[in-house]
Amino acid sequence: MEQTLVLLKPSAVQRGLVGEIINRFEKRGLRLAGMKMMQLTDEILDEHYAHLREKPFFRTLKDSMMATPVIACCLEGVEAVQVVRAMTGSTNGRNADPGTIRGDYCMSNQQNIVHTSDSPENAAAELSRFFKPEEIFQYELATLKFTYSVDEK
Ligand code: IDP
Ligand code: MG
Repeated sequence: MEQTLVLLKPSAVQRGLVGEIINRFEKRGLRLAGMKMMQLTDEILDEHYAHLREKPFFRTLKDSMMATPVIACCLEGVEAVQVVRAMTGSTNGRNADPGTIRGDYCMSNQQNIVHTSDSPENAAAELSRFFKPEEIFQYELATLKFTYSVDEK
């Protein structure tokens, strides 16, 4: 099983989309292993978006991520990173495919509702950035054997 990070951005919190988005992941069959509300800071965003530090939109991106608290989620499933990333859609919501979260709920390149990890390596680093080990819970979903075949998990 793989774990991945989802951040419901201030654009999701403000627009009342938190429940709807978590519902999509639950319905897909992903297990919610951790979830909390947190106020992001300059320091954590400098790390989290280090790959964008030189971009002209870095300041507005950080401000947009601090506008309200975010909801951080740890989701688990077989190949969860790529499954959640595919559900997310392209960065710019205006180009994102209908049926994806961004393609269904947003019109913006920056106010694009969710952050999702883009590789297993980044997922591991991001989960340890946003969660303490004791905030990730190990429990088995009663539906597990109806979610995967015996040789899949
Ligand atoms: P991703 O969220 O699809 O992985 P990244 O390239 O990692 O995209 O960028 C992180 C975040 O930075 C995006 O989700 C978006 O909020 C913001 N961003 C990316 N490119 C632009 C841009 O060209 N203008 C404004 N904001 C951007
Ligand atoms: Mg990214």
